Amino acid sequence: MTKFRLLTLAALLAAPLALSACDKPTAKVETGHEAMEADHDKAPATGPAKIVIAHNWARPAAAGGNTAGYFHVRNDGGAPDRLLGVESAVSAKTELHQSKTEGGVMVMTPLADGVEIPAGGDIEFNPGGMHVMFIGLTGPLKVGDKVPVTLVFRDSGRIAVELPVQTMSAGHDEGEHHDH
Ligand SMILES: [Cu+2]
Repeated sequence: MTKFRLLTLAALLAAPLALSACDKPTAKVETGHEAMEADHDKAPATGPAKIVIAHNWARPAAAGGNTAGYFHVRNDGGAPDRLLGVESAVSAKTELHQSKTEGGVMVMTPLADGVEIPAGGDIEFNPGGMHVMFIGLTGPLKVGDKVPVTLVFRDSGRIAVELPVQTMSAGHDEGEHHDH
C-alpha cells in the first residue's frame, strides 16, 4: 500500500515537471535588444544541435612530450548532442580528459563516455578542468602554431578546428601538470 501511494505521488510530481520542461523552449519570445543578448547567452530552442567552438587554444610543448588543449563548445540548437572524442595527427594519442583535485592532488581521468552538450548549453574545456590531452607529440608545438584537431560529435559528426598554440594569458592559474 505504502509503495503504491509513493509511486502515485511520484507520478503526480513528475507530470508538471515534464510539462514545464516541454514548455520552456517556446515560453519566451525574444525581441529587440533582448534578442541580441540572446545571441550570446541563450540559444534558440528549435532544430537539431548546432555546435559552435570558441576560445580554442593549446599549450606549447616539446616534441615527444605531452600537452593540453582547450575550447568552449556552445550548442545553439534545440537538441542535445554529445562530444564523443577527439582526434589529432600531432600526437601518438589524443584523449578527452577531466582534471580533478582529490585530497589536494590534481589527477586526470579520461572522459570515456564523452561530454553531453545540452541544447542551449555552453561546456567549457579550461585549465584545471576538462581538456584535450595530447600524448606523445610527434613534433614541437610552438607559440603561433595551429594544432588541427577533429572533434567527434554523436549527432553533429566530425568538426575540424584549429587550436592556436599560446601561453597562459595573464590572470589564469597554472593549474595543471602533464608530466606524468
Ligand atoms: Cu590530461
